[in-house]
Amino acid sequence: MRIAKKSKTWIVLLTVFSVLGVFGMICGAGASNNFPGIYNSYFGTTPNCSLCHSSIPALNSTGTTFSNAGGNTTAGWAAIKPADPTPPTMTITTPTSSPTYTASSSSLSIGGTASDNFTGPFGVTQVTWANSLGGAGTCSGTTSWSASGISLSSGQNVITVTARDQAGNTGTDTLTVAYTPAPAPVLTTITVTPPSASIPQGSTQQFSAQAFDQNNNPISATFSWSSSSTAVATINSSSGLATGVAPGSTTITATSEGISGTASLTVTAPAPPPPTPVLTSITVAPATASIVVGSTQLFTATARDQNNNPISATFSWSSSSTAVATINSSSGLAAGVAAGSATITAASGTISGTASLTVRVASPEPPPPIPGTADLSIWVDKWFKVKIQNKGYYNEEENRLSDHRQGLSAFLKVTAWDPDNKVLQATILGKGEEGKWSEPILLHYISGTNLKFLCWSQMTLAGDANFGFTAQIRGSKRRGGLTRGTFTSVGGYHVETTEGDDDDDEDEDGEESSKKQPPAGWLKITGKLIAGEKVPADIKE
Ligand SMILES: [Ca+2]
Repeated sequence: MRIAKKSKTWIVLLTVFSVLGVFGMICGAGASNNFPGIYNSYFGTTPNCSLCHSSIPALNSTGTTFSNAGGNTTAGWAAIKPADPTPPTMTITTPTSSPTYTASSSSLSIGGTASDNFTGPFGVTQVTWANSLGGAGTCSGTTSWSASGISLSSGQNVITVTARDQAGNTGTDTLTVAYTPAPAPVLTTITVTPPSASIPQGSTQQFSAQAFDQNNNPISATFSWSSSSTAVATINSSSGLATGVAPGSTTITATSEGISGTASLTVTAPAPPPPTPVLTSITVAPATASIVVGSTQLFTATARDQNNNPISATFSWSSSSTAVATINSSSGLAAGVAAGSATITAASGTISGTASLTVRVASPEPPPPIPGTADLSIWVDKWFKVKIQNKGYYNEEENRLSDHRQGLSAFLKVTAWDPDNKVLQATILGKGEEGKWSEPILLHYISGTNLKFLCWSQMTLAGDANFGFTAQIRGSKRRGGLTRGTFTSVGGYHVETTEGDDDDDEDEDGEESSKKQPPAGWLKITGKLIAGEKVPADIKE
């Protein structure tokens, strides 16, 4: 069969030769066998001559028909194939030219070259690979080829790469690839962060853990947390949040897949509470005060702790001199007793604070009334020290007032003010040879800030003394009021009832009769406002 086909080929080639005419003579110069030379020129051997090379029609891509130089196919030129007993040569160069290779990955890429005694369509037409442990495929390329994505199995993967030529000859090369799959990550160690911690009792500490595989590469894991001593610290089994329970030490453990990592946790005593406020100082307000006898002053105290912060306290009040001022021991209300100074003390335990209190007598001089609009109520309850003087006394023998001056000391207390009549009601008190005496009098306000008064009253002194008088306080004689009164003997003073003329200075017509009247006499009372306590006790009663 093969011989018959070859014979047919020869016939075709003879026909070709006849068409070319002189081809044989020309081409035959360099080769004993011209026909093989034609093949040779196309199928890989050195051409015998340039004419043959340029004149022989090109072989089409399939290698089954010829066409002439003009591109015309000749049906008679049947497909021919050269005799090719020579297999291709296969060489693996990638990943190594060595026959063995150790892969680190399950996917292998290979490459290499293939050659044949023919090139072109009659040369290497296909390269394939096959793995002894499974899998096969076709490589890309022919004389330079490659393949990727070859799956390796665990063990010795014998990769056989086969090059096939047009004639079906094959050449192979093998690469034995040892492949050991990397072991699966296995949780090997666990580290806990922070490795150690110290927290006060009652506070918390967050722990975290990280798992690592056999190659110390971090891997994910789910941890279970525990505390070796839950009396010292508890820990949330899933979150890793520890809470200090009591002073001590405990080991915190994170566990996953039988592997554990630990950290130490120390719980310290709870933070001490802020220092208790201790009463350290007491201040009294006002620090100084001045009051009059009989009035009061309220003191307050403030307690402060060691940080000078106010704190509450209960105070006990006292006065260094109760003769000067008394004080309510709980309320701090002081009352002036007598003129002087006293130290007021507020004490709480062993701590105390003081203030100074001065007690003085009341001011003896109230402000004077405003002229013309006098409100003499300011004098009510006020004391005056008065001096009663007789301007002159009546001489019975001579029936006249002698020019005699003698004084009598007394005290006067205003009891009321009658603004309608402008009269001060008063009581005059004195002590004479007849003993103590007192009488109400009316002080008729005249005018002015000098407080001119007319005192027109009838006084009944102790004993049989009975006289009426007119007087003035701090005023000059006012004759219209002074000439009226009943004067009797009082302690050696001679007073007499007079029938004075109100206007004897102004009434010229009554001058004659006036002179017939007993001479007028009057008592002048001068007074000075004094503090009540200056009134002798036996006068005040
Ligand atoms: Ca071959």
